[in-house]
Amino acid sequence: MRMDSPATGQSKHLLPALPYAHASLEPHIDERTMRLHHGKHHASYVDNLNSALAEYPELRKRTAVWLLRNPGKIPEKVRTAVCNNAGGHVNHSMFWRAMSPGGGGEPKGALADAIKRDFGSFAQFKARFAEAGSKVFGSGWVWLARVRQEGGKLQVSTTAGHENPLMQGHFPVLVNDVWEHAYYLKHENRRPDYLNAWWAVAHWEEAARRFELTGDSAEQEWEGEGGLVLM
Ligand code: MN3
Repeated sequence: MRMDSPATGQSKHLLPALPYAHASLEPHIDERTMRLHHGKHHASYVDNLNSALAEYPELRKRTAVWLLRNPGKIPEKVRTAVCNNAGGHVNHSMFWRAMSPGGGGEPKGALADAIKRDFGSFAQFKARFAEAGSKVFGSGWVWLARVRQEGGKLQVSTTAGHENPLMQGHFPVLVNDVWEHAYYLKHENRRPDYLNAWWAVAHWEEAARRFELTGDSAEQEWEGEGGLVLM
């Protein structure tokens, strides 16, 4: 999310508002974690991204997704800072929407069919996702994503730091944050407990919507500025 300033013609990345109240994912995700995670962690990625881009007006016009997908066009001096913080911004923006106070249950429609086709069953998908998330070493993310090749097959994958499947041209459908800051206050070191509790807030309607956005026009859409990412 960005804001264009009419006065300067420059853009600034902005922290998106949470789509629900901080306490509304209780008891699965606690209010204090949500306040720190959104208001401090995510906010710092946005601030640091803006700082890293301060001297590069051309790059300030680009979306965070574009920056992630075009690291070669970012000056080496700020490339690491820009990629890390653009990744933190994009991933958290998706993550907030991957959860809902009315979440949980099972996916429906085309996404449910594709999960059954590609994983055997919803239960097998959940087991694969939780296992992958529990095995991320250090800080990272676990994803359900549509692979660009193979007819848009669904795949569970993990990324380190703030990398994102978009960087490989794949399209994220669902994501969970497995950095310690996402769960440590409530679950301490027990990441598998967090991964298990998280299913109660997983937002399958949002995942289904994202899945359906990447239908026949996926190849074309994935080449765009990242409008489908819906920051
Ligand atoms: Mn996080």
